[in-house]
Amino acid sequence: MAPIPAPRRYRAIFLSDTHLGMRGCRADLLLDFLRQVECEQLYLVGDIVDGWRLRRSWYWDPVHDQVIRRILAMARSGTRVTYIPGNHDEVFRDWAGPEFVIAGVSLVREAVHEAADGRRFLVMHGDEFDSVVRYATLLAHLGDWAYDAALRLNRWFNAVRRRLGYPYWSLSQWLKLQVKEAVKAIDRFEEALAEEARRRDLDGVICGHIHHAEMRQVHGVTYMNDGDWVESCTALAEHADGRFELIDWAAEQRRRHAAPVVSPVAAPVALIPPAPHPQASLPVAEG
Ligand SMILES: [Mn+2]
Repeated sequence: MAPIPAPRRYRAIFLSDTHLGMRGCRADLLLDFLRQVECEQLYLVGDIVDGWRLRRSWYWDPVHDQVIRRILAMARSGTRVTYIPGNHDEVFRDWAGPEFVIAGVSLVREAVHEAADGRRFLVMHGDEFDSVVRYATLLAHLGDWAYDAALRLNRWFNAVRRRLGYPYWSLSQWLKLQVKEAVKAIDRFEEALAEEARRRDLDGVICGHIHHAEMRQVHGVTYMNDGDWVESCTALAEHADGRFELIDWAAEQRRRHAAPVVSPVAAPVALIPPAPHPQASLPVAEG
């Protein structure tokens, strides 16, 4: 078993789109992550609890519970926790306000985070920009893998079509087009949010919503997206000196499990092959 590393200290941690209450959410990995970090400030940047799912079918297990408990424990031990609701937990938006603090968690619609180096960032979920951006996140994520699968599916699909007397229609080409459209849409989203930060005279923006972790400059404005915990399991962290880092927890887990285990007493230990990362169930593209 891999030793439990000492907690990593960060100045701030941003995470969003955990979709607790949804069967496909990686609450297990999220809990593992939260247990191994410490921070002065924790920003929950929306879609933390998936109210849409809960309304349709209640899914809640002890791990989802433990995640909430861990966050509250962090708040108790001094972490300033800020909850910014997203579109899946928008029921909380009506409650958000400067005076709303519960169990050490303050609930606000958006925030401005000042980094250690003085840069100021607009922190918001991002769905506010849906009206200017249409996207299909799902296809963008599937990317190469989807394309390979589509090629295979396409052969089969057209064999069936031929047999039924229909002309050839390229499914893979259509999918490729969809992926391209999704990539363009992500681009528009990033530009729209960066523009909003510029409009408010801030140095950058930190958001979530599109389940696509990113850190880049958009016309001189820093755009950072903390990703999600349904597929990619990523968080954004600020170091003590104001440096930001995207943490890919799933990738780190894979690396940790793949690292050779050296036993001080026993003879060479048989290396266990890295466990394949269980594929998270596919999220529905949001709107
Ligand atoms: Mn969202």
